[in-house]
Parts: sequence; structure tokens; C-alpha cells
Amino acid sequence: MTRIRWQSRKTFGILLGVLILYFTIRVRKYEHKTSVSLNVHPNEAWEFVADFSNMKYLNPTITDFVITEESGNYKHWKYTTEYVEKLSHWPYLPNYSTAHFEIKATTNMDKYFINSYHRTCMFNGLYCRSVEPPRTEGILRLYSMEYCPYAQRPRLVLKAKGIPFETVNINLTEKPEWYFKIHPEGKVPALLDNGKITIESLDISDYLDEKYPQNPLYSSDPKIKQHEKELIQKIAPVVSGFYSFLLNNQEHATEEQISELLAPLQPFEEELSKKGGKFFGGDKPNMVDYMFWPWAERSEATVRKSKGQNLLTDDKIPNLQKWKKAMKEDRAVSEIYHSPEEHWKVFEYRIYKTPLDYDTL
Ligand SMILES: N[C@@H](CCC(=O)N[C@@H](CS)C(=O)NCC(=O)O)C(=O)O
Repeated sequence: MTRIRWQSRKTFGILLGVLILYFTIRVRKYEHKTSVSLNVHPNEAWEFVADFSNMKYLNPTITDFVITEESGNYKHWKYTTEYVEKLSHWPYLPNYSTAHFEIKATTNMDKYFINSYHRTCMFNGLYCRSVEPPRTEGILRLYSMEYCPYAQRPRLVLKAKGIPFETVNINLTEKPEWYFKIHPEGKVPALLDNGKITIESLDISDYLDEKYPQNPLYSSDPKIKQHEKELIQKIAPVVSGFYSFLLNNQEHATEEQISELLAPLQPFEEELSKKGGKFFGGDKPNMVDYMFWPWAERSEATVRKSKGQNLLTDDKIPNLQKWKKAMKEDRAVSEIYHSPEEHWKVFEYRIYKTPLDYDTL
């Protein structure tokens, strides 16, 4: 082969590669933000755009679809659809896509906005890429995971303060790529407030308490507030003692492990005894109560781990045990409470790799 022929083959190969790459990347993820203005009554316009079968007229490459979820009202409609399309520039293999559609009317309902976010599975469904569900304007979004104790903290704060919010649960065993733009390590929780992202459970909780004045969760006295913040810092050693016992493979706790578990609880036991109240916040839970609660809720799982050996008996931490009972009655706590059996299934999965389906827990 002459040098010139070899060179042109190489150039052709590179060009072909670039073209394939371009089409592959181009069709993987796309987002439509369309504003439609139709010369008909707003209700008719709404009915047109809210019905995915009409999307086939707007996008003739769609060959089949099914609606898997829908919710909302005439002003704001959301639905999820799974559809098959043969893209005009690559019609040889069908693409399987999931799309979240959102149709929103302007205040005087003369215009409708359609936002759609798609997850396209290319090459006959061999390769998929997920796309974040559509955001709702003006509503806080919490990226969470139902059984994550850290995410439970801001969820408790949101509930306790009655702040409306939407939740996007993240699959932490198969993190979606788009989530790394929200949290660089792909951890939950994260809060999105009108484009502003806050991470770390404590920072999110403090941010919410500062921004929403209803039911303040810290004392208005700076000295007491400082003390409350210091107490919150003492939760970390409780958490590490808890996990070092729970996530090891032994069945029975040694005396050393029991004291490791109990020692960091002492400042909290003493605080409750000094206060003489039901909660760290006195007669109602405050930030200390809510930041501490997720691990108290999980503490009964230690009984299952140690095959019935109760490590945290009433005589060792009488005030904390009373506090736990009172906390279970709190509205915010009870709304998102999970039983020790459920928590134990999650821990079993982490310790023994027992198969687990979070959706059916
Ligand atoms: N310091 C963080 C901890 C958050 C955290 O560790 N979250 C866990 C779930 S409970 C997580 O996202 N794990 C996934 C990972 O570490 O990749 C906070 O307080 O928000």
C-alpha cells in the first residue's frame, strides 16, 4: 500500500470515528424546552399538549409509547412515558426512551410550556443514560434516599417547619451520572433551592432554619444556640460507635464495644437530665433532637444484630430512652418513621450482602 493511500485510509477512519462519536453523543441525552402557542381555546391547547399521542404528530420518529405515571391539574400536568423511536438520522435500530414531561400554563393560561427530560437507551436498549426528572419552579428539591439517616435530618427539618418540597431519590448503588453535577461525590442529601445547591445534612438543616423563620429550631439566645451547636457536634462519635458495632461481622457485643457505644451517649443523657424536659429543645424538639433522631430510630436494630442482647437498656440511659418514646410521638418524626425491622433489613444488606429491594421494603 502506498503511503498516500494509507494516509487517506487513516483520515477516512478518523472521520468515520468522529462521525460515529458525534451521533452517539448527540442522541444520548437531549432536553426539549418548547413553548407552543396554538390558536385555540386554552383547554383544547392543554388537552393537545398533555396527550402524548399528539407528540407523534410533533415528532413522527416515535413508533410506540406507553404512559407509566401521571399527576397534576389543568395548570400543571406531569407525566412519564416510555416510548420507542426510530431517529431520522439513524433509523436502523429503535431507541427505547423514558421521558418525564411537564406542561405548565402561564398565570392567565394563554401559553403553555412543555419541558421534557429523556433517558435514551440506544443500540436496541444496550446503553442507557438517565436524565434528572423535571424540576418544579419555586419548589425546593431534596435529593435523598429513603433509608439514609443523613438525608432524614433535613427531611425532619422540612416537615417540622412545614416547608413544601419535592424529593428525588438517588440510587446510591448505581448513581446516575447527572447527579454528580449536583453533588461532586454523588452523596445524599443535597438541596436545590432556585439554582442554589447546598450539601451536607447539617448545613442544609441550618440553611433551612435560617431561611424559613417558622418554628425556629435554635434558641434565639446566642449563648444557648452555641451550646446547641456544640451538642450537635457530639453526635458524630455516637454515629461512629454505632456503625463500628453494627457493621462488623460479630454476633455478640464485647464489653468494650458496649462501652464504646455508651460513652458518647453520656453528654446527651446528662443534658436531658439537667434540662428535665422531654426534649433537648424543652417541651418541643429542636435542632439537636432532629439531628440526633435518625440514629436513635435505628438503635433498636442493634438488638437484632446482637441476637436479642439489648445493649442500650433503660438503666444505662434512662433519659434517652424516655426521650426516644416522646420523639416517636412527634409529627415530623412519625411521618417518615421506619420500623427497626425495616432498618435491620437495610443493615443486613450492608453487613451480609443479603439481597434487598428498597422499593418493596
Ligand atoms: N457528611 C454527609 C454524609 C452523607 C452520606 O454519607 N450519605 C450517604 C448515604 S446515608 C451516601 O450518600 N453514601 C453514598 C456514598 O458515600 O457514595 C452529610 O452529613 O450529609
